[in-house]
Amino acid sequence: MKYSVILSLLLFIFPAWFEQYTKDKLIVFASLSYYGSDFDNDKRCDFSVWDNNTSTLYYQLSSNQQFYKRKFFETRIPYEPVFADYDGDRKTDQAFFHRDSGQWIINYSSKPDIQEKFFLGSLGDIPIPTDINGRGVQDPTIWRPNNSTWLLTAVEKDGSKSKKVILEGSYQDAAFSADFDGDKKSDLIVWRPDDGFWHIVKSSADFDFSESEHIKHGEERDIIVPNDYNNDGKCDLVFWRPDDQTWYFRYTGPNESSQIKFGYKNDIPLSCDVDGDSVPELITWSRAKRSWNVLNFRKQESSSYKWEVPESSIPTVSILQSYE
Ligand SMILES: [Ca+2]
Ligand SMILES: [Ca+2]
Ligand SMILES: [Ca+2]
Ligand SMILES: [Ca+2]
Repeated sequence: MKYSVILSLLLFIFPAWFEQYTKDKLIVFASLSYYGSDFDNDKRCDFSVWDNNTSTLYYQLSSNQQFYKRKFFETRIPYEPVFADYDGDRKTDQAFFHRDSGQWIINYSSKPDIQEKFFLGSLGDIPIPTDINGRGVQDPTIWRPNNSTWLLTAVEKDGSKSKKVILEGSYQDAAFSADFDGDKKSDLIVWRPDDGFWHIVKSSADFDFSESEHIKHGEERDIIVPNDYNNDGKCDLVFWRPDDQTWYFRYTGPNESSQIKFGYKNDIPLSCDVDGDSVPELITWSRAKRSWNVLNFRKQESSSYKWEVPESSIPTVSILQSYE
C-alpha cells in the first residue's frame, strides 16, 4: 500500500493543498460487514451508523422500524465498533475496541446490565471476531500487523479456554475472518492492496500456512466487501471499485465471477441481508447525503433511505479499515 508514502510526500511538497484535499477525506480499503448486524434476531439487517465525534450509535430495528440513539462513552476517546455475536444468542452485540490501549468493551445482548471490559491487544493491533471451532459464537481475536501474527482466543466445546498464535499477513493488509472452506469454522484471511492477493489460512487445513490459498482479485484503491453472496456457506471474495462504482464478485464454490454496477463515487460499501432470505444485499452509505442505498440483486430492486444523523457518522461495519 503506497497511500501513506504518496500522501506524506505530497504533504511535504504541497502542505496547503494537502490540507484541503484531506479535509473530510476518508479512504476506506476494507469494509468487513461479514459479521452481520442483527440486534433483534429476526434474521434481517438492522441499519446502524456510528458517530465517533460523540460516541453515539444510531440504529433502526428491522422488527419494529423504530429508531434508537445510544451514547456509549462520555469521553472523546476514539472507540471503534467490533460488532458481532459474542454470546451466541444470535443477536449482534455492541462491542468496542480502544486502539491505543487494546481494551475491549462488550455489551452482551443476553446480559443488558453487564458490560464486560478486558484487554487483548495493544497499539496498532486490529480487533477481529473469530469462530475457529465452529460453535456459532464469535471470540475476540486480534491481528497484529507489526509482526504478522494472529492472537486467537477460543472457548472450546467443553467450556475450556484456549489460545492460538498463527503467523500470517504483512503490514497494511486488510485482515478478517470468515468461513471460506465451508466447515462453519472461521478461516483467517488477509487481502493485500499492493498486489490484490487474498491469502487464506484454512481451518480445514488446521491453520497450516503452507496449505493456504492465494487468490488474486482486486487492486490498490479497491474496497473489499467479502460476504457469502450466494448463501452456499462459503464466503465470496468481493470488492467494490470506487472509480467505476462496480462490485466485482468471485464466488468461492463454483469459482465464478460477475460484476454489478451500484453505488456512487465516495460512498462506503457494505453488505447485509435486509429481506431475510439469507442473501446479503449490496449497500452503500453516502456521507454527503447521509443516505443508504440498497440493491437486492436477486429481485433487481433498489431503494434509498435518508437518515437525520450527524455528518460525521459512518456505517457501523464490524471492521472498517480506513485512512482519514
Ligand atoms: Ca434485525
Ligand atoms: Ca449476542
Ligand atoms: Ca458463497
Ligand atoms: Ca437478502
